[in-house]
Amino acid sequence: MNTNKAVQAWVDEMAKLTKPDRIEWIDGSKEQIESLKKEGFRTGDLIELDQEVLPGCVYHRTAVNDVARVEHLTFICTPTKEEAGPTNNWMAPDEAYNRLGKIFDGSMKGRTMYVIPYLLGTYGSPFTKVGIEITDSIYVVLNMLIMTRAGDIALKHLGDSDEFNKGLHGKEKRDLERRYICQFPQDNTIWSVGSGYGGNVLLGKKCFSLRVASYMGRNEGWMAEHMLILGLEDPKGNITYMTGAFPSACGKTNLAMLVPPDSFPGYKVWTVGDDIAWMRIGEDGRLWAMNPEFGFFGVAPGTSMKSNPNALLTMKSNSIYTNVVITPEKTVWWEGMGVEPPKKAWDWKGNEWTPESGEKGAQPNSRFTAPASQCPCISKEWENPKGVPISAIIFGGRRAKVAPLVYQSFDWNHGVFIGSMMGSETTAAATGQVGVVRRDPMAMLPFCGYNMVDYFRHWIKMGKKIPNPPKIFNVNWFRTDEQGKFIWPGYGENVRILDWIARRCSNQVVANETPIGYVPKPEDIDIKGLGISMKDIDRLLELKKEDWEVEIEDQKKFYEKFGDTLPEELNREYTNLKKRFGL
Ligand code: OXD
Ligand code: MN
Repeated sequence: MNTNKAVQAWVDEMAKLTKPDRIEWIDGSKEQIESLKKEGFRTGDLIELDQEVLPGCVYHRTAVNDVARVEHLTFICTPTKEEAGPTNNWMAPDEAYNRLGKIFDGSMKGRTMYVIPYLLGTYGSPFTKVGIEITDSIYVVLNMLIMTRAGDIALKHLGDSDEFNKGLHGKEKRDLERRYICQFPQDNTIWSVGSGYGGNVLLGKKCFSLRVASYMGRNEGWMAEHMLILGLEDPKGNITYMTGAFPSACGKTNLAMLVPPDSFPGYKVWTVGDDIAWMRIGEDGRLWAMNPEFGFFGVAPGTSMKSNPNALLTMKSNSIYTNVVITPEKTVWWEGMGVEPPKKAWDWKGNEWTPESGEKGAQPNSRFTAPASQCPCISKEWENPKGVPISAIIFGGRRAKVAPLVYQSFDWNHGVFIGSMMGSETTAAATGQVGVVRRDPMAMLPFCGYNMVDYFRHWIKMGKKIPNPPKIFNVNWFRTDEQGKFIWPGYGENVRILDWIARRCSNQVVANETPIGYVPKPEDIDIKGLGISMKDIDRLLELKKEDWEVEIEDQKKFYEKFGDTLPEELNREYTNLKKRFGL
């Protein structure tokens, strides 16, 4: 039961705007979840899956025009455009409240308004942030109950404080012309209208955990990052914690849940988080990372017992499947699941589908929402309110040539430079143009709630404040040979690179100093049982000056976007890199 006056006043105000028939407060109880599911089955919003095979699981389809985040309709609503910076869409707060207010006006007539109090972080921790999401979607409620610690627990944590994120979501007509995702960092407010897709509507995820939280972190001296968190346990039982930032489609969830191959015995990877890391300086002078979320919202296609067995095991119960194939037996399937497709089923659009149809059955961005606590490799520290002490930060992307398999920055600022230049080459499927580098600094381009230049400045400043900072690395699993085939086998074998990183962090191994940073000595990558040759390792670690000349030119173009506002430290790193190549 809510007794918080500020929460009540804000909910009243939003109800006055959206005019729902009834208001239901989410307490997080099992009974309430069951009754919401029943209501979802009744309206057709949800389909119950086979409760023997997938206990507690439900299925949902989004509107056909509503299957992904909409970056062009996502706005940072700061008082001035300059605060949002050159890489964000900006709308003035007044205009945004006005424009969206008109769409929200009366939009919940005839419907129920759900009020979801939720936590980002654990109950009782001083680092935890509280949000209240108002929505007219049962699907959103059920997802938020998996993705966050939601219900009465959040109100209890909040007490009578008025410090909470005010999130308003309405599905409206899911009309692209009336779809907006607006963050108001100064007001600790998010308004999202016209979409029912996860990344746009689970306001605790990208909107709060990253866009608003990155702004809070800058002001309060911490960092909200788009990073996985994992612990690598070695055969002696030592655990090295690392975070990793990768653009979409580079296997972040797979890396977070990696299973080492039998040929690399004694190692284990523990998952702390697969998407978001909030990082603070600990009393010991190290950087500590915690996962503010409570579940995983992962891409289904391509998830198989080979690529990510732990994800498949996590989503066996109490999970939500969105836009995948549903079979007559009420089970699910997707491309790249590694099992035979059903002979006949329904695709993500609700049409009859057969494997021979030539159409994809599952939407390429179809998703599973699963409780993190069900993950077989969940770290025993994952709910530690302080998080885990980070030894390494790993950046990465998909590069066919330029970047070697792994390298380490010379120091923090050089690492920030590497992160600022992170990017991936486009694949044919995405744009029709192959090999174009899309820069996505720290994988935060769509998620930074303020000016990216100030974000870089914040990284530099944090580096000065952390007495014992993590070492910074870059990995690239995607180097190809002359035939365009990947040289590195990837997946579980990536543990061999995590192992080199861990050994660098504990000063157990020396490396070659090169113009781009420290590159492993080939013999220090353990290839026992890997089935690739030392020649391949040489190719994976090779630096080609002609490739880097092109890269450095492209880096210049990217930095030009920011005009003369870039921190001088980054310009210096750029010039130094050029000099080291003799350019
Ligand atoms: C996500 C994303 O859904 O980064 O995690 O798009
Ligand atoms: Mn993400």
